[in-house]
Order: sequence, then structure tokens, then C-alpha cells
Amino acid sequence: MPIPHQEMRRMIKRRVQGLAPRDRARVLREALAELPGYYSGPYGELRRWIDDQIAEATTRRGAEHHDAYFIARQGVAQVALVGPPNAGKSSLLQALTGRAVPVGSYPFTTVRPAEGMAVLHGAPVQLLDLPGLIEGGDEGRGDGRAVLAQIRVTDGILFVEPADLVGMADADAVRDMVRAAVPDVPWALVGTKVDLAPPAALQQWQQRARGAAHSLCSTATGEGLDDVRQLIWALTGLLRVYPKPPGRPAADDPVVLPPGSTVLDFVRAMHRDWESRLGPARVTGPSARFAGQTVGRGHLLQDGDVVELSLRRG
Ligand SMILES: Nc1nc2c(ncn2[C@@H]2O[C@H](COP(=O)(O)OP(=O)(O)OP(=O)(O)O)[C@@H](O)[C@H]2O)c(=O)[nH]1
Ligand SMILES: [Mg+2]
Repeated sequence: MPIPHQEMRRMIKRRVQGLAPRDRARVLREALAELPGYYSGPYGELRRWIDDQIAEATTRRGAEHHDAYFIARQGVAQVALVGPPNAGKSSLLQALTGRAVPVGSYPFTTVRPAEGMAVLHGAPVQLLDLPGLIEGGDEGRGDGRAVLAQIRVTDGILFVEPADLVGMADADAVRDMVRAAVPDVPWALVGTKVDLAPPAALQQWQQRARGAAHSLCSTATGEGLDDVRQLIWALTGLLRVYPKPPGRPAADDPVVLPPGSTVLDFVRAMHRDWESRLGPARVTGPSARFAGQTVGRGHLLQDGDVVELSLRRG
């Protein structure tokens, strides 16, 4: 049973909301490919609407403007890649978002922040590639102050550190400095370059990461990149909530909600007219004590919940 076309249009709008034009065009093309194969009727109209949106996104490409250093949040969350020079931040941004950025085997390749969109579970998560930080950055060494100002307003910090332990003293100093300067932003740890790391170094790296949310990867071989995507998703705290129409299976595509969302937030995200008609909601999943638990509208949802709403006639 295909998703009704109106819900599909809403879903596509949600997916492209806040995306840079180029990413919007890509997501729209993907949506087009997923459409049921009808070219007439409501789905035909939807198809023409998407075509128009793609045309708009691709002709306005030049309209983007960023301040040289500050990058405003786009998408559902912004996560900053932070670490010492040469750790592999830009390589990771490129691997996760497809955005082409300068990569070099020398320190300070990145001189201006760059951004790209990682589409995680259908939701656009903005990643920032920042210039490498060095000890003393908080006192103005390098561009430390400007980089820290950006990190203060981001939603999550992904510390990028080399798993081969090359330059590891710097990584420690940078992490301590950032955590002292920005204590409120949640963080996680990624070890890069596992392909270069001898087993003993890897073991030592993991020992050091113990107690922190972390994962290991190589952008050279691609290994571990899915783990990094999971790590970023968990870092954002975003929730995937799957609507389930009564008597039918849950939808494949989740509604993505901000951390701390309730059943009421979910209902509002589904349809603006449903709030006044909301009857009991039944939840199955991580936030439920048992499958099909009946909950109130203030019930806090968790990532992976399935919610069945009953609506009174409007
Ligand atoms: N073998 C291997 N090399 C990597 C990996 N990730 C990055 N590199 C190499 O490490 C060097 C630094 O990578 P960048 O992505 O430019 O590092 P960065 O952290 O952005 O560096 P700055 O912009 O100078 O702060 C480059 O030569 C990359 O090709 C990896 O997973 N495996
Ligand atoms: Mg770089």
C-alpha cells in the first residue's frame, strides 16, 4: 500500500527543509526514484511538483552565501568535526557527505570551515569540517577562538583523532581544551586511519576511549563508516518514530523528531489538524513498558518507537 500522496509531499518537504540547494536537488531526485510508477492522477501531479522543485534548486545554486567563518545550522542538527591538524576531519566529511573539500598530508589544509549534509535515516544532518585546533587555541593561537565560537553553538562535537596514535599528544590537548571551553555540547569520539594502525596502537586507542561513545573507521578503505553514522545519529539525540495506522503495519519511513519529543509533538508533526482529535495513543518500542502500551500525550518518545494514534472524527 503506497503512502498517500499528500503525506508523501509533506514527507519530501520535511526531508529537504533547510538543505543547501545542491543537497535539496539530490534528495528530491532520490524521492522521485522512490515514487510509485504512476504518471497520471495524484502521483503524476506529485511527480511534476518534484520536477519543479528540482529545477528551482538547480537554478538558484549561486544564491548561497556564508559568512567567511560562521556556518548557520541547516538540516535537523549540526555536528562539528573537531581535532588536531591532519587527523582526517576533511576526509571524513567527504566520506560521509560526498562534499568535495581540500584534503592534504600536511597540517592546516583546511583554512575555512566547510559543511556538508549526511542523510541519516532520511534526515539531513549537517556536518562541519573545521580547521585543525592546536593547544593554546583558546588563547587565540591559530584561528582557535573563531573555531571555538562555532563549536559553542553546534549540536554535537565529533572529536576526530588518529587511531594510529600519530600526533596523539595534540589530540589529548585539543580535546581537553574544547571540553573546558564548551562543557555543555554533547560529544563522541572517532578514531580514523585504522588501516594505518598497528594492533598495539589500536588497543591503546581503545583503552583511552573507554567510557566515551566512540567508533573506529578508515576513509581509505571505508571500514567502520556505518558505525560512525550510527554514532553521529546517537550524538544528535534525534528520534525516529514510526507511525502505525490502526490495523495496518507501521510505516517504513519514520518521522524524525528533536530530542525530548512527546506523543503530542509527534501528532503535530504528522498533521496540524490532528491534535484536537487525538484519542489514546499506543506505543511499542524502547519507550514502552510493553508492546501496545496506552500512553498520554505528554509521554516521552524514544528513538525507534512505533506509535499508533486513534483519532476522533473531526
Ligand atoms: N590511510 C589513511 N589516510 C587517511 C585517512 N583519513 C585521512 N587520511 C590522510 O590523512 C591526511 C590528512 O587528512 P585530512 O582529511 O586533510 O585531515 P584534516 O584533519 O582535515 O587536516 P587539517 O585540515 O590540516 O586540519 C591526508 O593525507 C589524508 O589522505 C584514513 O582513514 N586512512
Ligand atoms: Mg581539513
